[in-house]
Amino acid sequence: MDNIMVIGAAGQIGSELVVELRMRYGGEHVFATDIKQAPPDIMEGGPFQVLDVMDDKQLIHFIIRHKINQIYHLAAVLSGNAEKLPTQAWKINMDSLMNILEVAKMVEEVKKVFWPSSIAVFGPTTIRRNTPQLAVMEPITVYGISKLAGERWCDYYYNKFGVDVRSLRYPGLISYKTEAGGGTTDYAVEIFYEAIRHASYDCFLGEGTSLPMLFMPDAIKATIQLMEADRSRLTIHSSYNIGGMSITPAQLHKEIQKQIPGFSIRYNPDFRQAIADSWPQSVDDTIARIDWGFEQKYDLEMMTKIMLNEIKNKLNT
Ligand code: AKB
Repeated sequence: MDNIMVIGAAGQIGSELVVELRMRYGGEHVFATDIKQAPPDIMEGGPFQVLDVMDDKQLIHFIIRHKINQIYHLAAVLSGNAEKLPTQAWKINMDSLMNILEVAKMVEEVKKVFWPSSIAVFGPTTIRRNTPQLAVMEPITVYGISKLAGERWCDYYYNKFGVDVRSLRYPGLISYKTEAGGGTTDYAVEIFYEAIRHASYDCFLGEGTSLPMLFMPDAIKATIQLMEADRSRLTIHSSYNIGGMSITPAQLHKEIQKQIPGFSIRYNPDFRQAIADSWPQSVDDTIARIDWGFEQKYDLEMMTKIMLNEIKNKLNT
């Protein structure tokens, strides 16, 4: 059985991925790490260590000591936050990936790496509807530039050194367990909390802003499916487009109103509007479907019902 390391285990994706990986492969085989303490189930359900992925010596020591065979590197500064501290965000996003790629190149036992890319690799000159896998890529955000550079490095390490690195261009991810932090698509998570807490929400994107979104269970399933796929079937070594549902704040508002009729929304677009306007409204994920069987189960209606129920339980309302 492989030993798996997850970096960024306290984050939005990590906190759900670790639980799923431990269920599949056994708690003792999934080593959760983060720069900070994680939720109790992550720290208690198997090995957990506070670790800084920027510290290459600590990283390599950990990987050798625990005989790690697979790494999921999820730590990153997201689009909104990265615009506030561009040089720091660039450094964190790039140096951490380079540390991982170098370790994977040097340590023979490391067989596979997962690293998330994003729809942020695209920019205003890209076709915005049904954006193809291969398209013009001129991102206008620091985050997008770091993801595009990261994709090129992943492809380079695959071709040059045979590092088996796999990646998905995540759309906005919607989840109830851990709140996202600092992204442009985060409105689609915040809206649920505010609907339940205050029956009103100040949205930082305009009502018609359409972006691709995926419910977290679909994202977790896709991530593991890609990592478990036979290497010979994979034709993309930069990062795969995965679609999801295209939704606008107005559509989400309407869907939530079915359960909270008095829920109101005010639109106050901020600097994130320009970011959202530069991203695809929908993406074409045909290659992911053909290569390793990507499929999406949840639509807007199913996802909204689950989000509202789970967050109500969590907030005890
Ligand atoms: C963000 O909004 O920055 C992220 C992303 C789409 O990569 N959720």
